[in-house]
Amino acid sequence: MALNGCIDLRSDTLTVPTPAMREAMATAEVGDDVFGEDPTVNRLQEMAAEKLGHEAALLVCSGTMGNLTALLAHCERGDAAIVGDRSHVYTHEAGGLAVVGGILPHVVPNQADGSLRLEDIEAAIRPDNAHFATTRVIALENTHNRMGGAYLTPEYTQRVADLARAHGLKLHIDGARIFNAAVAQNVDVKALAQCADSVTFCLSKGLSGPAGSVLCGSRAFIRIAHKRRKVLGGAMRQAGVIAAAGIVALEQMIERLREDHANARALAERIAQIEGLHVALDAVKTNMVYFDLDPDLPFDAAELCRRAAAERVKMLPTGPRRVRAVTHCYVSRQEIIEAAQVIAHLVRHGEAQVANGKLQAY
Ligand code: TLP
Repeated sequence: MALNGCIDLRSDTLTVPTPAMREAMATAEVGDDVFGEDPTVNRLQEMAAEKLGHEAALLVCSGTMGNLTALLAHCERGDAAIVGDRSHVYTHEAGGLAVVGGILPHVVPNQADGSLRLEDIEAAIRPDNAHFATTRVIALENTHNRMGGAYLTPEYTQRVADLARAHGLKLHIDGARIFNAAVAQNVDVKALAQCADSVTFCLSKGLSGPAGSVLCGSRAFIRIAHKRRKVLGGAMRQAGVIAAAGIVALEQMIERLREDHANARALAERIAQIEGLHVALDAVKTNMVYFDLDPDLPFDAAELCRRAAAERVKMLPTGPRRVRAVTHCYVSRQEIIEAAQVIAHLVRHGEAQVANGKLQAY
């Protein structure tokens, strides 16, 4: 199960294609996708659109490219996009919407559950006035990475869609992990995706594909997105080798996400018992566990992660005293138990190790 001999909890992006995916990739029928002639890409796009309840879909290189392609298709230069202050599109995509699109991010606070308050969204919508950038699109994220993998509900999403429509705006959903959101709530993914004007989801995270994301929307929207993808250099020719793995991902890897969610909970429960670490158990909703180091611990998150990596347990420091652990199909329950034991050992013995000069104090 382990990846490179490690229990790698840094991200679900670390997952590698499964044997069934590799087989499908090796035997995929391919063609030139720029001519629309890759049958495997076409099949994946049709499957994705059908699954999410949209008319059409477009394979893109990454989640980042999916979000940017969507925003470029919704906005002109100088338009504004309402985004969460902790959203991936705002904090972790190198400012692409501004750099490439000339799009102004209008930032509103993300709530603990990943949502944006409807009042905050409404207050951010600019009236038609020569002084203002024209508000064009609202972007949600489901599940919400920085808000601990929290999911948005169908009801909330519909309310934002209604608000967008009432103001003549578009709704985009960064659904990098939207299947995690659907499985966690036992709802059809359509209930989370259909009411938006555009939705991206990633094949290369919990679904274990090697690369690629899919952008879904209306036929008219996808026609524009196709052109924007070309501008970004994202037309990939014989992309069927990637799409073939994507098809297996959609067929085989969605339902099993439940296992990752149960493992995240099991890990969180164990971490909650370690003195010196804090985890909000209620906030663990899908495959992510964020935990904080007590201010009294004599080392910081980066040092804890360095030490854990030396014990073959990899995690990501996401703040000076905050750590993220993400579960996926290459981490078994037994490995979760082992990882928790390693973390507990390092935290309990960290103080002594600092005193002995074995551990670097922060
Ligand atoms: N997230 C990555 C890192 O970039 C932080 C991760 O390890 O979680 N939307 C969301 C919500 C994401 O979490 C990510 C990737 C993306 C978009 C971008 O996807 P890629 O990496 O395919 O461009």
